[in-house]
Amino acid sequence: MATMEKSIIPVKEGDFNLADYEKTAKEFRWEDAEKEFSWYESGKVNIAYEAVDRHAESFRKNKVALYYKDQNRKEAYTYGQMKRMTNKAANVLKAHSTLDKGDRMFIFMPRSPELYFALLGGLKLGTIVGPLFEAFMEGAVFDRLDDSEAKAIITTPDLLERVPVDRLPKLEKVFLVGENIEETDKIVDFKKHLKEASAHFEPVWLGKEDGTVLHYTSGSTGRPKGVLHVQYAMVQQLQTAKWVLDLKETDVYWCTADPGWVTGTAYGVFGPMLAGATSLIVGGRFKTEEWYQAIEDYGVTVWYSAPTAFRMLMGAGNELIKEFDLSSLRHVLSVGEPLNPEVVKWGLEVFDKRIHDTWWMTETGAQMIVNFASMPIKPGSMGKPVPGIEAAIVDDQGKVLPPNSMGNLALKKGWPAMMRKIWNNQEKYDSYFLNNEWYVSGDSAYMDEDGYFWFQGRVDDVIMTSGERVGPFEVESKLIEHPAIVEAGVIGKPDPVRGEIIKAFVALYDGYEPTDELKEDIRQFVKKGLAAHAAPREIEFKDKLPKTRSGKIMRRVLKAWELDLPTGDLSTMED
Ligand code: 6R9
Repeated sequence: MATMEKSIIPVKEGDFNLADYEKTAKEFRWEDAEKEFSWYESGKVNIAYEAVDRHAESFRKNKVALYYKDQNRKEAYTYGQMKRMTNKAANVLKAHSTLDKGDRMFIFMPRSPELYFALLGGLKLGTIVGPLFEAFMEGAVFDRLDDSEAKAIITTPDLLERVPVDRLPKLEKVFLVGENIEETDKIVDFKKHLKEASAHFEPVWLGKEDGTVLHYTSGSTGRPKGVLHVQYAMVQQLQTAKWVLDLKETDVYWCTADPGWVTGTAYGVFGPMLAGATSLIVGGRFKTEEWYQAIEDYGVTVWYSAPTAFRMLMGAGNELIKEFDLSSLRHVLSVGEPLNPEVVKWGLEVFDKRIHDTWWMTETGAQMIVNFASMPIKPGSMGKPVPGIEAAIVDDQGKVLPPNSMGNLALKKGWPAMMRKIWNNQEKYDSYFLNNEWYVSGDSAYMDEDGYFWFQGRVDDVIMTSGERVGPFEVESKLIEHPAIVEAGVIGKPDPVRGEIIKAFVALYDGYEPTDELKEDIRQFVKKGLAAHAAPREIEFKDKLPKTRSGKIMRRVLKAWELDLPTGDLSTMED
């Protein structure tokens, strides 16, 4: 059994991927990676063609692209079959709507093979696809479809009640994935037409800068923002799938992320499929036993998950693991939150595997700072920049700081997968960049003398709960819609399993009693109005909240109170 006496976990024999990091980092140019794609010669670009058809037309035709498993279904699709199914999906979408190149189409449903057919089919048609978590409630769905003026949505009969069709004048069609769907001029039975549709479809050819996916993500203020990615991101997604995920021809790769999160598209679909790998998708909710069973049943070799999930597995105890054969695992990775050294230690103990942390964001579109298989790991560090990426710690003016100084984690503008737009919000987009040179991430970090980056926290108030990014402002806005609440302040409170939990401080209108029933009612209110993961686990009643004179809730003061920390400068606080 490995121990953690040293602060570095050395590389084991067999971990040969990107061994010559320093040399590659110096010499590599993204243009070198373009040659991998058929558009390099043809000039005709479509990410779904590269991810599916190209393999279907090669020796990988009968190789499994996708294993799908949930409580009720167990299916496998080869690249050849994926080509047919995604062509059919594209034909259905095209035949029953006016969806065209650049139009927004949303997917709002639990994981299923149809979700992946629709996603890739929509991309073949040249649309911009917006994947949504099934947990979203009406308000969250409305905000996203309204902001992006979506023309179509693909959802299930169960979730349809959360799509406010009447309030979305631009929404032309609703494709329903279910049984015995009653069609109207707005509602289309997706599965029925999928069966009947032609399996031939010529992808709509696009340019490298045309849009692919639109992921809405939360900031500390305002409504969620639509981060637009483009076709050219595939260059970085494929390169990192090879370098970082370390995918080889015989691997069975499992990314546990839902496509509602950028990890579930960039590395749940694009990275592995561009690489022609075999992916496993497990639908349904997280269950410890089922997860271990999936690794055993499918012989998963490369596993990409998140600290929250690892901590939940860890919490289930090490005895359970012994009931499963997990010896197929070769390479394990993590993303989404700081990977605690305890979790790395646990991984070594129970799988005898180093868990490789990777850092990136919705806005970066692909992995940026990572631990390669060939790198000695410093537990607690996010690793080093991917070759072709320049990362630095800069001060608020954009001056690069020396090693071991804490500052803004920044990236030199212009990497392939970089977002190209915040939908309808140029000002917000521009606000990410400093001196037109640095993209400023909103994370604070430092770099040590060996070039490893260490995450320190968010500069803003964004909460990371169970790997989900939640904007406090969104939750506060929902809270004050509750009839009892005058004002609300929301913070992330450290939690051993979830990273952070959402804690809300609320002041009540006269006449309302601060009871436990009211707390529960408030919790349900946010759950129904926004999303289950956005509902505060803790609620505290206050007579009054700390505010600036301009009326902004001072979350940092709430946080300091909660954690017994010094409150810092209170000069802007209202008396
Ligand atoms: C891919 C993704 C981005 C924010 C990011 C940071 C946090 C992600 C991390 C990490 C510490 C890591 N984050 N990976 N923090 N170590 N390895 O997570 O995108 O949902 O947009 O979140 O997540 O704070 O700024 P997204």
